[in-house]
Amino acid sequence: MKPILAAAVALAALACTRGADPEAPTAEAPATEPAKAPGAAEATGGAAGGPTTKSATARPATPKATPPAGQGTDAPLPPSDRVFVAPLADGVDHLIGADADHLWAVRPTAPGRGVLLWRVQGPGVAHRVAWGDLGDGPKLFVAWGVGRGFLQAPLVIDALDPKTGARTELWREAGERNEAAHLQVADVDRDGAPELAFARYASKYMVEPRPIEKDGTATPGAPIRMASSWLYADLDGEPGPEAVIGRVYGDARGLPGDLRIRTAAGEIPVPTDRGVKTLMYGAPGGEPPALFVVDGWEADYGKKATARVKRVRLVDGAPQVETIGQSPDEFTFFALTEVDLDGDGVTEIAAQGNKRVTHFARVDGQWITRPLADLEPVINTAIGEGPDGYTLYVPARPVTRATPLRAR
Ligand SMILES: [Ca+2]
Ligand SMILES: [Ca+2]
Ligand SMILES: [Ca+2]
Repeated sequence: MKPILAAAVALAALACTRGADPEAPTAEAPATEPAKAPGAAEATGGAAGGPTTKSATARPATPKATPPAGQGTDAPLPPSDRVFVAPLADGVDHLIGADADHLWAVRPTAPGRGVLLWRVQGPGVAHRVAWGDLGDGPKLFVAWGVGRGFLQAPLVIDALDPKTGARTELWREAGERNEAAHLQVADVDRDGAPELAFARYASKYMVEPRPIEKDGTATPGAPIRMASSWLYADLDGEPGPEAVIGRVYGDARGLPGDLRIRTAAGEIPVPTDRGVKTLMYGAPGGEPPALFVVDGWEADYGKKATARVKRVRLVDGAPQVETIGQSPDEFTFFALTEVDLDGDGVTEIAAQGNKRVTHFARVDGQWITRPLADLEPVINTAIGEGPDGYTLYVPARPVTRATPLRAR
């Protein structure tokens, strides 16, 4: 795989790690104590329980993809509440923006500008997207749910045609908390064919994995309390991906989060300092692919949390953890993105923190840490590769902000 393509795939994989995070601070919610969990809830691991259900047969939703006026012409980026990146066509990173209950896709042409590909209306607010192919061509999978102005929205999983945005509904449910925790195309059951790896809040704090087949069949697994980060990737060299599960908080109020890797052979706990905020799988530094983890989350994050990046490898079934670097003054990195800012074919990490984007690069066998760009205090940002190199996108009105990222 060419480095650029690898980066694009990594970006697409990352896009699904970004999204709603009610226990994290937002620009609207100042850095005070986040919402706390009530009493203890039993978290269970292990195999999927419960029957296979098919709550929604795959059926075409009413196509609401309308070619907007001015399609095909270069224009400033549309407004957005959340942003994502996926290689919708020709392997080129497209910017995808959620604007209230609409989702749009733009092919970037220049910093802050692009050509609108499509704009569709959904059943709620788009929280997460994932790019991939379940066997019937590449699709943009979208998890819609509740959001400002759409508090009654159901949780809906759609497959969108990448060229037109036309929606096909795969699954829907209306429950206590209509919000996805994860969305990724991955071979969850290790049978050689991919599923849509999906996890959702089955209640306020319990997260249930629920992989979805392309016909909409969804199989519920055992819920885990506050399992806020998921990632499927091959970590043990055995066929198929392992499930990585990171938690911001533990099994009861006041308990820190943790990290575990589920292999075909069993569950491996990975030591952490505190709670885990986000996960990435990639091969920065030209080294073999590994798991990258943002560690250091704490409920009293304004005072106690530290933004720290670690690399995790499985060596003979045992986790090997190495600290890559940390921020001197930020409480977390909301996302990690694999980039190649200097274009030398060796990738680095761009870490999107609560104050800035930080560059972690491997130089002469050592990881070095450098600031790249200042950030407004928003949770959700995205990094894509465009005609003029890498761009940092920040959701905003009346236009989505775009800042070129340059190696310093
Ligand atoms: Ca499978
Ligand atoms: Ca494996
Ligand atoms: Ca490089």
